[in-house]
Amino acid sequence: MTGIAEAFASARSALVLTGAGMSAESGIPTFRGPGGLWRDRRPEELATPEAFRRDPALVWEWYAWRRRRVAEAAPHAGHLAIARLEAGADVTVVTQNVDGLHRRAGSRRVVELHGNILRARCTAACGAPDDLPADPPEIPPRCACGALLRPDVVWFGEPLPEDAMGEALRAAGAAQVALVVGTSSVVYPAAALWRIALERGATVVEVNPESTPLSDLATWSVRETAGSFLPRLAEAVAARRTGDEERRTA
Ligand code: BV8
Repeated sequence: MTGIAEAFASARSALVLTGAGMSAESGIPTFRGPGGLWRDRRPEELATPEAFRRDPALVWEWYAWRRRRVAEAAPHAGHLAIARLEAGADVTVVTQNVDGLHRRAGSRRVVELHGNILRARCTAACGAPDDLPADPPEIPPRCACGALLRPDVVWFGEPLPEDAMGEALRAAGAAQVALVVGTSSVVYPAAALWRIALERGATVVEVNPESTPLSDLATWSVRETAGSFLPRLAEAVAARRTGDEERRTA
């Protein structure tokens, strides 16, 4: 922990890249782990424009089920710890998650690479505001203009929002330290971000109970859960920063 805390305490700019495992301890199932299936279907089968065109009601049933779970979920100690890390560095949280939990935990600079499941948008892009309740009154829900609504998330085969990807690339290129939490690092282009930080000489810390393609390349790969390791990291970094401050003013 000491080396990791030192890396964070001395960093001016930090990237925190999170995936579904970050929200597992808030009760939201991961995509590829246990509970990641829904009615024996894989996310890659449902989270696509083709699946939505083919059967918008089925896709909306899955999203309505997830929206209800997200609406009932709360940030856990790991989310709060990441928000605490902002106390002494320029921290950008780049998340693949669509649950909004980092913002609810108090993180100020959050880049939602894959959108937000609690937002919906009109498929005819009529510009009507999104006032869809977490549990849609009808499936599939329709816009006031009559067109279908869709979840405001990025499906497989769809490009990521340019502004989000631009900010994520900037943060990855500027970071002295990158914390990669709860991602299997199989989905692109998000999985390319820690490689950029690594190539630019950043210290890369992985937090994941399982090994991933990043594990052998990371500076440290911590085999722990987000909820267990991150609060201890935030505590160690705060203590380090206080000590550094006291030495400076002594
Ligand atoms: C695009 C939103 C181009 C929707 C999601 C072959 C090779 C490389 C790439 C591709 C390829 N074939 C196709 C592609 C591209 C494709 C892709 O990467 N596919 C993968 C499956 C191979 N990517 C795309 O399609 C992207 N778009 O490329 O567009 C383009 C450009 C221009 C014009 C047109 C097109 C779009 C990708 C975004 C898809 N949308 N989500 C929704 O949520 O419904 S992705 C989805 O997967 C989620 O966002 C999720 O976050 C993400 C990644 O999964 P993880 O977050 O890593 O979650 P996972 O379950 O896999 O892993 C959880 C991890 O947590 C595990 O490691 C586990 O051990 C760990 N864990 C568990 N518990 C804990 C924990 N860790 C810590 N603490 C715990 N307690």
